[in-house]
Amino acid sequence: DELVPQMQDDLYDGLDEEVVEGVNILLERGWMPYDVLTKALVGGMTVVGNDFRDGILFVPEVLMAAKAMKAGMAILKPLLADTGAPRMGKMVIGTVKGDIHDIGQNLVTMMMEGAGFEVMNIGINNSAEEYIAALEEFDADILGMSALLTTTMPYMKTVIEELAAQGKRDKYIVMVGGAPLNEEFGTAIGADSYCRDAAVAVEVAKDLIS
Ligand code: B1M
Repeated sequence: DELVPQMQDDLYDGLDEEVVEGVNILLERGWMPYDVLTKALVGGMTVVGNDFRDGILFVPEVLMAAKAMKAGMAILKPLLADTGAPRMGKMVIGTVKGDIHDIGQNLVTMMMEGAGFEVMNIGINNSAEEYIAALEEFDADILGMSALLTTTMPYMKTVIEELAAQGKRDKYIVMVGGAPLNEEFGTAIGADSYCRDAAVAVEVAKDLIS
């Protein structure tokens, strides 16, 4: 669809109204919400990420793009959530201490809800104590942690160690994700699973909870 590269450009330029319009048009054309999300929005954000890395874009521009992405996601959210799937289990998700990148975990939240999980999204910058308090308050089955910085991802290990120190590690399925992570890291810190993307997170959660 020729609209997709146009939407990616609009996202790059932080034009939220145009992004919203594009999302609506693709839906009217019969696109599945998940395809709009991954092809138009996530695809656009990948271009932003590359130019940010290469020093072509700076934080203010990336913030604008993130805002446009969130505007587009807001339209897709009810469509992805409202699948009438049977209740699967409960998850707490948040980014680790020092990390404010929340787009990925918001997407994971949407997809998990769409698959029938109840999700308590505790936002950004969480300490081990905050994760553990949320797990207990929500009576969760799964802990999801997200990190986008190589400097914040080691904190996931701290959280898992704190769970273990309190004798609670075995009560929860621990899943981790975020662009700089990989399978090896997930294993090394003692997580139950590393999830490459939101769709994988749903599959893994279904697998591990059954
Ligand atoms: Co930041 N940033 N950023 N940033 N930013 C990255 C991560 C970076 C790779 C950019 C780059 O240089 N190419 C780089 C990190 C380099 C590194 O660590 N080696 C970077 C940097 C350096 C920074 C700052 C330090 C910049 C500065 O201030 N000088 C700063 C740090 C702030 C902080 O956290 N303390 C910063 C700030 C920002 C903004 C605020 C401007 C903005 C965030 C806005 C927001 O989130 N509200 C921002 C953005 C947008 C990005 C990029 C461009 C895009 C991230 C994103 O939203 N991707 C990013 C570049 C990149 O990732 N290539 C970058 C789209 C999202 C859907 O993907 O989050 O990977 P992602 O999530 C995926 C999967 O990873 C997975 O599923 C998701 C959906 O499929 N997943 C999970 C994620 N979490 C999961 C949890 C799970 C399961 C799966 O749990 C079970």
